[in-house]
Amino acid sequence: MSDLLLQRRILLQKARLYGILDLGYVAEKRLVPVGQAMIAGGVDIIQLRAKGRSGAEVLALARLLQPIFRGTETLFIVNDHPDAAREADADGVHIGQEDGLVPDIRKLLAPGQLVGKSSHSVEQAVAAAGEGADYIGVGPIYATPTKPDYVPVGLGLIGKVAAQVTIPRFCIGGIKRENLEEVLAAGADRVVVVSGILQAPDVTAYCRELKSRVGVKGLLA
Ligand code: 3NM
Repeated sequence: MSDLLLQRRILLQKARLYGILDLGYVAEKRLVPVGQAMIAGGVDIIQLRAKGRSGAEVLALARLLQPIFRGTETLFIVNDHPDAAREADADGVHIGQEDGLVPDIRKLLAPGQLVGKSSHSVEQAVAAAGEGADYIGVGPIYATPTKPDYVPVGLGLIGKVAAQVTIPRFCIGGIKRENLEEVLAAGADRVVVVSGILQAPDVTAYCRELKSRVGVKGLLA
């Protein structure tokens, strides 16, 4: 394993709070300051999610963001676009169920870059781990306007996936400060929060609070 991949996998193991810069909530010109506020709040992984944008547009945005991660321990992941992740020197890419198999995506990346994959059932979670994903998403736990077409999987899936998959699992979908305890109590040790963070009046303070609560859970896990 390359040093870079090892270093990234160590950060991934330590990661508890995953935030997404989703252009559905953040204006392009606010990406950098909001990303910096998230890093200041202790977010461990930040994904750029720009649904409906071309590969070239995503690459330009990823290049704009990449420098804010230098010298930090926050990982930078690009959604859906392995080419942009490679060209912008991100830490990795995140793909959905419809985006193919992890080994095929890895061929499009530079050596040492991470691949995460969304899963919406135990079967999909086991399959993604079997394909060699570095981490999986598990969700949507609750119904969410950020991904309106998806049927919520409910809290019950968290334990079922944890019983079968050992790579890092990030629970996602409708998770906010108000229901975080419930998600942690159901067995989650890592979470993704999108609209909760991006709609917070003070992004850094909101992230710090989430991080302190999920971070403690991680220490006990
Ligand atoms: N993926 P919010 S749920 C981007 O289940 C995404 O794979 C999901 O946003 C999945 O925190 C989701 O605003 C949206 O609910 C999460």
